[in-house]
Amino acid sequence: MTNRRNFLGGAGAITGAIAAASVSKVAMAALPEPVLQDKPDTMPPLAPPNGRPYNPVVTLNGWTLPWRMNDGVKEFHLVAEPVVREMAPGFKAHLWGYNGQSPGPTIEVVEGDRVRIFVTNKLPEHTSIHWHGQRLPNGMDGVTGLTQPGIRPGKTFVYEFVARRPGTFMYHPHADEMTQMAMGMMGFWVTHPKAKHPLIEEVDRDFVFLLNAYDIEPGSTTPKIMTMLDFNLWSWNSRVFPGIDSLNVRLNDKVRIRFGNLTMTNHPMHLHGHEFVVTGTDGGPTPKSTRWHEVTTDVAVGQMRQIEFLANEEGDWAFHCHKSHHTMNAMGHDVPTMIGVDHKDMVAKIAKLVPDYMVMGERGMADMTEMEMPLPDNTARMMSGDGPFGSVEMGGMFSVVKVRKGQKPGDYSNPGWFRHPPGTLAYELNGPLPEPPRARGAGTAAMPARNMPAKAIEVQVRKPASGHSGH
Ligand SMILES: [Cu+2]
Repeated sequence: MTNRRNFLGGAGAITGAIAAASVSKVAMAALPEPVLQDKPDTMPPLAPPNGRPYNPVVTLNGWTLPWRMNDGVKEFHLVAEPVVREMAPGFKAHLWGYNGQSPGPTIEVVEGDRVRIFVTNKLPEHTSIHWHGQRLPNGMDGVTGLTQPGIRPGKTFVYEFVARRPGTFMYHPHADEMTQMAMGMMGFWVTHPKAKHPLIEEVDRDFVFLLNAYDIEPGSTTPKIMTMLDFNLWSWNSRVFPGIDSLNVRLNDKVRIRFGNLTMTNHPMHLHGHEFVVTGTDGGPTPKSTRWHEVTTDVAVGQMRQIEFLANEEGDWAFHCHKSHHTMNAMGHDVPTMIGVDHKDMVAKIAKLVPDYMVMGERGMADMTEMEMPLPDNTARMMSGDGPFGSVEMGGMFSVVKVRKGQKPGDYSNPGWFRHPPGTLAYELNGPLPEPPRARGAGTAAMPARNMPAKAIEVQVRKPASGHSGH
């Protein structure tokens, strides 16, 4: 809690805005003070101070919203507002969010809780909040125009319902969604079971985050909201690698990770070194008969998945979206493939005309991570991340699950890099290398083709020049 602004500070910040919006003093006194967050750090779990007990979640690069208990009702205060989000060290974006950050804070309640949420709009246009996946009265569903008028700037709406179904949910506006979601307005919601549930396991660590995407030109700060497909920043909780915190767990912990997809494409989420089962969706816990082990699960648009595994292999295990363009950050994607093209001779000629011209991509794109070219201010490198053995050559939706014997229960701090026991690390071979045997092709085709091209074109394998180029 030390990094959270205290209640009074938050109240002071909002009082002016609400008074200006002509909410009466009496109504204002009834509002719980909003709690704000000004850091993108992963905050420790919020132990429930009252109400039914539960095992709290940890929001990756985020936090959980404290509540006020009022006559047995849990009262939360969300403030929709413009925010500055550090998406990675050295790269900040102008986004819209809640209570100082994008995504907004995670809301945690217990099945059967009566919940009252005050939503204050400090945006320049109207908004609303839809409680994705919840069972609730229709009038609390938050669809502007359909179940309520939009919350005009400066106004506060109250949503109230009983959290009927335990599970993994999210919240987001249902008003000018194209703009408001492209600007980062969303948050996570967890309803814990009120008693032992046959399909909900107790776990030692429970992480949550949202998958989101932005289109921010390198060197600028505000997302383009018209983009439908060609996003250039693929983020978890509005952070891109190497800005995403690692998920630090103790050896043999039971680990649950919950994620929801509010981008406009699917994300195959892939974990190294362990098999997991999908134990829940936004529809609730999955029946045990539907669970099988896998190492990648696809999350479609608007879906949530919760995965569980026993973290019984020590190490630094990559955890990422398997679409390779989703593990890189903004840069021109319109670069032609130059692999195998030797354009050294050409470079000398072009350099006479364009002094800054440089060769790019003739050996692949890994060179990019070592290229110390100046970047525009306020940009995340396309591929970066300094690992113990060099650049990780990643960006976007990538992080590391760190499994350690020595990690204390409840300790979420970063244990540093894994020390590999002797004999368990891939190594470079020194000495003579026999030619590898090459298999001769055995099959051809199911049947001969008709209308073959008049002339067969010879395509020769291109190998890097022999002798050592240094890489
Ligand atoms: Cu992806």
